[in-house]
Amino acid sequence: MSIRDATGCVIESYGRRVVVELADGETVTCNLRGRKLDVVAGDQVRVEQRQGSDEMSVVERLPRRNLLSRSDSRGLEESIAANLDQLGIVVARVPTSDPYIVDRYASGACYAGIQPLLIVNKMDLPIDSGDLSFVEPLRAMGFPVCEVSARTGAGLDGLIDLLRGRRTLLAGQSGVGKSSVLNALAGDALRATGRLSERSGEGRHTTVSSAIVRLPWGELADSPGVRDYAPPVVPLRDVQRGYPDLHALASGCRFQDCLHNREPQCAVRAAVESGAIDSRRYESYRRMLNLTRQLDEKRGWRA
Ligand SMILES: Nc1nc2c(ncn2[C@@H]2O[C@H](COP(=O)(O)OP(=O)(O)OP(=O)(O)O)[C@@H](O)[C@H]2O)c(=O)[nH]1
Ligand SMILES: [Mg+2]
Ligand SMILES: [Zn+2]
Repeated sequence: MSIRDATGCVIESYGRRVVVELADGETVTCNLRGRKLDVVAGDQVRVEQRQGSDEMSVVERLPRRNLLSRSDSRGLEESIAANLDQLGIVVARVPTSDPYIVDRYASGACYAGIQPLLIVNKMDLPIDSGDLSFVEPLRAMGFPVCEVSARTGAGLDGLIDLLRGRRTLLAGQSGVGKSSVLNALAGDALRATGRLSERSGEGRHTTVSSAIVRLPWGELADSPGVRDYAPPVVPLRDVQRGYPDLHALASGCRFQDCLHNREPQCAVRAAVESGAIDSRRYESYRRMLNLTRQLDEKRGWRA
């Protein structure tokens, strides 16, 4: 028999243990009841405390509005966070940001129906300290971009305007300053920040879990830095849905099922040749097609 029954939101997840914020604002640490329960930060859940137990358990996950996910090393879907409004993809001049990772994150957000936002951090660093030339084409295609410095505070008011009233997950490579941005916005050191390894300039993977922080103007969650982001499981023909700039032209292709790869009379390839579509974006899409084929093989599907 249960002595307590409530619903709440998972604000932090450590595998089989999660922190749940109940409707009345109280936070409780819970275990997950049942092997099959897959729960991540952002999930709405029902929790229960049984008689004789001093701990609450998550017994049910309520329906999700959306889910940000990725493929793991075996090609299987792995959940990252649920019920997000926005994915804040953080980049910086140092450590060197890989634009292809940015594209993969943006496409993962698009598939899930989550708005991507590019946050360019460390604007206090000198222009020659690293390459950000991939940002302008993304801005030109309508991608929201916000330039900030967590260190000096520059641009943070503009960022708050873009985060207002929304739940945003910060993602990106290790060391770009996700936790520093969160700390700067939350006003105090909520999360540990690390120092870049002096020699390699690579991030050190300081943050180990995602936690949702409720601020007066919105909800923000940090996440651990990644070396890469493999896209979620989607059929090959749907890969282009993660590239709305390319996909918008697909109706002009000769074949309805055109993958914009080697097909004749392809409107997307024509736009790349004329310069209307950024050639790096197109290269990124082609890489994503190949990656999806490889993941399909790992999953044991026939492409
Ligand atoms: N110059 C400069 N350095 C910054 C800025 N923001 C963060 N840093 C530094 O960058 C390093 C990494 O910052 P973190 O906030 O830990 O980066 P992270 O993205 O959370 O890293 P992981 O948790 O490993 O994924 C730290 O040494 C910060 O002090 C900034 O705006 N300007
Ligand atoms: Mg961090
Ligand atoms: Zn085409």
